[in-house]
Amino acid sequence: MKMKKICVFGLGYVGLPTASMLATHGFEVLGVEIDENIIERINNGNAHIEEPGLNTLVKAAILSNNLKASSKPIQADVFIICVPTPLDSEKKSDLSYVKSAAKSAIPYLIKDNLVILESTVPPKTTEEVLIPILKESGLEIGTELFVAYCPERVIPGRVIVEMVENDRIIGGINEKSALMAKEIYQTFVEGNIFLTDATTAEFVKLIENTYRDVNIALANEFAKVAEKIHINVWNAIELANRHPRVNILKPGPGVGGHCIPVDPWFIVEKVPQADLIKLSRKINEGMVQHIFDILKETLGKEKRNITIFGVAYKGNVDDTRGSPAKRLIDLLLTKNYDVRVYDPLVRKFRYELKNLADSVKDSECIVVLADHDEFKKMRLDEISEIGKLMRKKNILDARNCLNHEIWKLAGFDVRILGNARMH
Ligand code: SAJ
Repeated sequence: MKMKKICVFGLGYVGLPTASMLATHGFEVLGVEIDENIIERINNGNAHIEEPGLNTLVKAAILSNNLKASSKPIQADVFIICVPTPLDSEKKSDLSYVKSAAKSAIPYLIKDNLVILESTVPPKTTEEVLIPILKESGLEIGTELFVAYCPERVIPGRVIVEMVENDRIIGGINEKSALMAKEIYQTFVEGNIFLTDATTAEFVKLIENTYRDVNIALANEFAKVAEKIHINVWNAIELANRHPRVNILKPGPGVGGHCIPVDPWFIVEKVPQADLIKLSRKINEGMVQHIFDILKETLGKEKRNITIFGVAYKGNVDDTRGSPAKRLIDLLLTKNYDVRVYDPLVRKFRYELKNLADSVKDSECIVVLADHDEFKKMRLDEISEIGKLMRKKNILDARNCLNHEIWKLAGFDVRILGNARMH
C-alpha cells in the first residue's frame, strides 16, 4: 500500500514544519487548523512563526501545490496529530486538543489508515485516551486502523535542521503500525529511526526533557552554593565539564518554553512519588525569587527602577511562552518596583515593550534574562550611552552572557548570577 495523502492536525511550532516537510517530500498534505488567520496566512505561503528556514519551506510547500490549510479534515491515508498539550491549573495535562483532533478525524477514517500522535503526552495516553476515541470509527485497531506515537524532538531555533538530522523514535501499538509510521518519516529523516512500543516512546520524550530540567536544577543549585562560598560557578562548571563523563548545564533565571517546564509534570501526574522531578521543578521555579533577592540586596530599600533585557524564554528566539521574565516582572510589580522591558526580538508581550533608550532611562539596574546575541555584542560606546541615561549603573547578568569587562569599563557595577558578590 502506498500512503500519499496526509492530514496534519495543528499548524503550530511542530505541525507547520512537519506538514511543509512532508509536502516538499511528495505527499499531498492538508493542514487542519482552528485559527482562520493562520489558515489564510499559510495558504498565501507565509509562516506565522519565526523560525530560521521555515518561511522558505512553507513557500516551497505551497508552491508545490502539495500543502493546503483548512479548518476541516478530509479522507487521507495518514492522520498526524501535532496539537498543544498544556498544563492545567493543577499541573495535570490538558488533553482536550488531542481528544478533539482525534474526534474530528473519526468520520474520515477508513480501513488501512494510520494515525500518528506527535504531541507530548503522559505515558499511556495513546493506549488509554487515543485508542478508545479511534475505536468509535468502527475499525479494528491494529488490523484495520494503525496507530503510532512519534514524539517531536526539535529545538526551537533549529527546528528545520533537527527535524531532518535528529534520530527519531517511533512507538507503534504493534509492529505493523510502527513500520507504517517509519515509511512516512524515513522520506525526510536523515537520522536513525528506532522502533519501540507507544508507551515507551511517550516516556522517552518525557525523560529527555526531564533530564534537562533536573540537570539545569542542579546547575542552579550549584550557582546558589557558589554565591555563598564566593566563587564563580561558571568557571567551576566549565572546569568540571572537562571531565569526560560530566556535562552540567547552565544556571539561569529558570526554565521557560512550552516543553521543559511542562513535561516533567506529565510523569508526576502518573507517578506522584517522583520526588527528584518535583524538587527540580521547585528549584528552577525558585530562581525568579532568587534573582529578586539579589536585586533587593543590590538596590537596597529606596531605589526601585528596573530594566529587563530579554523576555524571550531563551536567547535568540522571539518566543515568550513560559518565560521566567514574566514571573520576575509580576513579582517586581507586586513589590512596587517600576519595571521597563526591552527585547529586540519579541514583538508581542504581556507588558509594554520599550525601545532601548526608553527602557533604561532613569533605571537603577538592568537585569539580563535572555542571552540574545544583541546583548552579547554591545559595544563600549553603546554601553556608555546606556549608562548616561541611567540613574545608577548596575547590571545583573543572569545568563553570564555579557562581555563584563566592557560593561565595567563603561562604569557599570556588574553582578553575575552564580557569582553575585564578585564585581
Ligand atoms: N536553559 C537553562 N540552562 C541551560 C539550557 C537551557 O537555564 O543550560 C533554559 C533555557 O534558557 C530555557 C529552557 O531552559 O528557558 C529550555 O530551553 P532549552 O533550550 O533547553 O529547550 P527548549 O524548550 O527550547 O527545547 C527542548 C529540547 N529538549 C531537549 O533538548 C532535551 C528540544 O529538543 C525538544 O524538542 C523541546 O524541548 C520540546 O519540544 O519538547
